[in-house]
Amino acid sequence: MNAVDEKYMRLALALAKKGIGKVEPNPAVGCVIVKDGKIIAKGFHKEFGDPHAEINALKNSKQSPVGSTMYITLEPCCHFGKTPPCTNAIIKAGIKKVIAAAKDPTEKVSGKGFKILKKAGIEVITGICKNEAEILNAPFFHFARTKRPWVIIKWAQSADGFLARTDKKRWITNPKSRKDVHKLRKKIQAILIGINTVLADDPMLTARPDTNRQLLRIVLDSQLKIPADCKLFKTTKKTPVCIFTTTAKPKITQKGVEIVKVGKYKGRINLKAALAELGKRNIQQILVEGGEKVITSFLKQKLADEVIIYTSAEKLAKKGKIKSSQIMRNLYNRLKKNYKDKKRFGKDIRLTAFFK
Ligand code: AOF
Ligand code: ZN
Repeated sequence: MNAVDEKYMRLALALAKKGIGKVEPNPAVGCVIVKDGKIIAKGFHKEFGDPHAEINALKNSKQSPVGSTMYITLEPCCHFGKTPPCTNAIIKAGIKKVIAAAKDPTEKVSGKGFKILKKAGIEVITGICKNEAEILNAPFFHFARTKRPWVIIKWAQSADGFLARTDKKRWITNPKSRKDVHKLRKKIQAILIGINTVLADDPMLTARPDTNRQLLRIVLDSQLKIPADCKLFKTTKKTPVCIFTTTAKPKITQKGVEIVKVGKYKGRINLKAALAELGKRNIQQILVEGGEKVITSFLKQKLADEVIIYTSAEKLAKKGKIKSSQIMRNLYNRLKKNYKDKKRFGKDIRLTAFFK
């Protein structure tokens, strides 16, 4: 691999990263244009529905891009989506060579973008920093491959493994950690909880700062115990709710509430079937927020793709309730030694890892 190509591709990857939390469910893509050994333009996909990385780079170009080399972290698109095909713009701009990190796995592109460029006489090189590019957009690649959403399991625990507390101080983790969770919510299209969490906390789950795009709220409720007066149902005009159940469909006709019946797996909701249903609804990334039973089911059925654990420094002892399950504890102990990322928020620690 050429060290110079790798250097420019790493820069394109760093640019792409700036789009995380704003472009989803689109991939985050970065682009660098180089001419005569100098960078003449940079760009990235900034916001869902906005111009793609290549178009932004071409727009930012300080000089004519004719005869230049374009580094892109993903194969250029060749279809009309919310924006016109990037391949057209690249050909029109007179780019001589395209170096791409990864192939766009979506059916409408999937190698066709490269073919079109080659046919127009552009030299195409692929695979530079492919791994990094695929990890950066892991949910996007996972969804294209499996047609099921990328599942992020998240929980907060005290230093002694409690998931909730009995005293009035509602929270386990500090405000900085909680702010970080809000950042996480920007990437996802749906948030999933179990019926026990609805019954215990009556959450709203609408908070999604700085975006007016909808977040689907999913409840796993095999026996359909959800109370008609829950907060989730009060906000369905703006934010829809999807309930997975194993019992026969009832007559809930409220607008914005969808009831989906799926089969059973070891007496509980078949999560794989539920995920396939969400895939059909184009949900690319979900956040599983608990409680303990739901998280344990996802882990037991090996359906988690990413795990994020926030641990506070405080031991709750008698003030604690609901302990993390055995499989959660084992996972936490594994993560302490082998994590993808570790970050401190005051005294809280966040550990992140991918499964695989
Ligand atoms: C690119 N460059 O920067 C990105 C691409 O609806 P649209 O027009 O925004 O198209 C979205 C699709 O385009 C998305 O599913 C993925 O296949 C591709 N993303 N392609 O050439 C980019 N973000
Ligand atoms: Zn494009």
